[in-house]
Amino acid sequence: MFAAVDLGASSGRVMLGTVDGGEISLTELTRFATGPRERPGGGLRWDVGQIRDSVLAGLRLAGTPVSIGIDSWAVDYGLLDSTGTLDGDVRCYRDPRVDGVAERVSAVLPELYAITGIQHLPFNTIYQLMTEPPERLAGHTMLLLPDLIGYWLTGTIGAEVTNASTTGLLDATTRKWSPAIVSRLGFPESLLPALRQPGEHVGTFESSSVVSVASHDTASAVAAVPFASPRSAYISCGTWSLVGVQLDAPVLTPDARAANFTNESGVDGSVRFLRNTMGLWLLNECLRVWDVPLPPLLAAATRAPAFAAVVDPDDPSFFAPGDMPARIAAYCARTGQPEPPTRAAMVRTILESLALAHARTLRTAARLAGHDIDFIHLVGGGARNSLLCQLTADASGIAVLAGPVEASALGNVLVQARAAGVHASPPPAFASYQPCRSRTSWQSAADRIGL
Ligand code: LFR
Repeated sequence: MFAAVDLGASSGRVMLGTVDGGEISLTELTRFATGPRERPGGGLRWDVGQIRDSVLAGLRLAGTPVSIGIDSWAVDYGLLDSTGTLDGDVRCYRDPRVDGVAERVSAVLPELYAITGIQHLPFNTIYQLMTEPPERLAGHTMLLLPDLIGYWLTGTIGAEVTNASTTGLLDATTRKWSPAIVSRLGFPESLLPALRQPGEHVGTFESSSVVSVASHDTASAVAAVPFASPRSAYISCGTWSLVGVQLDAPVLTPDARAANFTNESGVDGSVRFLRNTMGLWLLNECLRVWDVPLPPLLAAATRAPAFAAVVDPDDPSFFAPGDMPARIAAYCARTGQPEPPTRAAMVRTILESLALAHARTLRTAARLAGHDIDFIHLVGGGARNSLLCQLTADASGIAVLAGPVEASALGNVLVQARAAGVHASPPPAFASYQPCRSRTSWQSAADRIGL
């Protein structure tokens, strides 16, 4: 038995994974809210104390698993002071403090992409660190969230490499911290702990080994994709849609940079060549404001007329938490489109817009990777949303294979099982969707807003 701690930006869970005849089954022990909170002085932070307590409560229900692995969303970190105490808040990547910082960094480090291969996202760790007063960095150690929780469990310090690659401080070719970046930006060397590989034993919690899994949730999710062919793409669809392909080596070309594609490190030296698109965040924020459950709305959205309006999910106005329905209405007004008349129409607008964004990114991934895409594996919570899966197949003209849903937790268990010498493979997709509607109508919808 293996315990997987899988922390998403809206909920976290502790799952128990068992492997029988190479097949993994998961049991959810606990699920808890993780969402960002307002800070007293303004901005957003994670309540890491509450997350840690929920993880510990979940692990208490797990008995004595062979091992424990932790994965979470990327880029956010805590700073440990010289006594090993967390100093200050763990800020949320949606905190506006990073506005304008990336531009300052590219002026000093124009070769940043050529070194790291990491897409420009304003909240990458490198930019967050630039907002810290120098005295908060001196004598401190940075721990990404899964490494911080692992530290609280074991007392040992390290930086797991798949997640470290999202910081914008790791050299994509050597897979080591980049001395050039660290020195040019004046970060103290002590800030960055030694790197760890997925599968390493990092310490002990009670009588269980703590194993450093692919601690970036997207790395774990991609490790659990049941690839149907080497030319398949994936969409890891939760709060974000991470859309791309798996490669053997990074693509650090100006073309990849212009397309804002990222080269994150994966298990066994693989590269996650992908682009972030805002995913179910738009829908989840609407549900939060409306305070209603999804299933009846989804059923109504399936029957709602197509293309009432189209939005670009990556529009900056959708980034921060808030009144998403009002923001979508404002976007429609700004782009000369009618506001979706009902909640069901609004949900349909969101899902069609996500499908269009998926299709656009898949086209770019195929161009940059130099091959056509045979199948799209849609994994994560979005795989449950059959309307989204069908719309993605329709918008892209490519068959969608849905599942597994709990891809990150499965990838987490896969790495632990392998470390324990137990053979396991990801479960197959549970549904497939063939493209069945004319692409012309999709093109004219995309043209409305130049998507
Ligand atoms: C998905 C994810 C993405 C990362 C974003 C912010 O949960 O980890 O891969 O870009 O969250 O950390």
